[in-house]
Amino acid sequence: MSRTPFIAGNWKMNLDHLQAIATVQKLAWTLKDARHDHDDVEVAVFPPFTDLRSVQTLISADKLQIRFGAQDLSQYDSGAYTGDVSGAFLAALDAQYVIVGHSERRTMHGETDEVVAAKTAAAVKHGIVPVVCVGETGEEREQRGAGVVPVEQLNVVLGAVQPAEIVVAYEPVWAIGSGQAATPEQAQDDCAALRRAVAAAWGEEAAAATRVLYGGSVKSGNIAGFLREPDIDGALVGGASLDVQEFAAIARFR
Ligand code: G2H
Repeated sequence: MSRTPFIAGNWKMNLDHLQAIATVQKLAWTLKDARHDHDDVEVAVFPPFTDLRSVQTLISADKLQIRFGAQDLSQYDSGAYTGDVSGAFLAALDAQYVIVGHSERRTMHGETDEVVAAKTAAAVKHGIVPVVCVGETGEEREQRGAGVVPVEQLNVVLGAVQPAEIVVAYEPVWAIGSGQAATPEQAQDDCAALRRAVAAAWGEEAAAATRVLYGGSVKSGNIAGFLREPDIDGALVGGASLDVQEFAAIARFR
């Protein structure tokens, strides 16, 4: 089965809503100039919550070939959850994607595998495709073996959620923002293990349809190596997604 490559820009806590408009507009022009606003690569941005309305308005008004999503969501639909944003609200904004379980949320906000599973279920319930992040620290990889912790993390999600469209992002913690990406071979082994986990839980058809991304210090200089691997279908890009030319170059990985 052919899977459309997915290049996703996780802005993290960068770019306010005015900067977001300028950035998305410039990205659209750059992709168009490079004739890369086509369906053969899907490009998405994940701005902070406060930017989403501006980004949605711009994308829909100008019919831009750029998708967008949020960096997190609540596992609940509404209620007394100060500071949280529900999947219902994101769906009302036509967000197509939402990141769940990024390691920065797991470590800084204490999100457990069970919370990540509940958030994944909430996204699916509201028709938003979750980008489920998993990954291990260097220590975990050394002590428990390559791929063990990410597969365990993913299995909690797969066991708690009915089969649905999800994107899996393998993000080794030691590669995030460090400038030290995994090698394509390492990433391939781990992404293949994650795909096998989807097959075991949800069946071969679901596994063949599920896009598995690599994330961690991706840039224009290393993207092609990752995308040549059979089980890597794209990238979740952090720092490099803030530079429009660099992010567009990543989207033109071929
Ligand atoms: C990993 C990645 C994006 P960076 O967090 O999710 O960030 O590309 O800066 O390592």
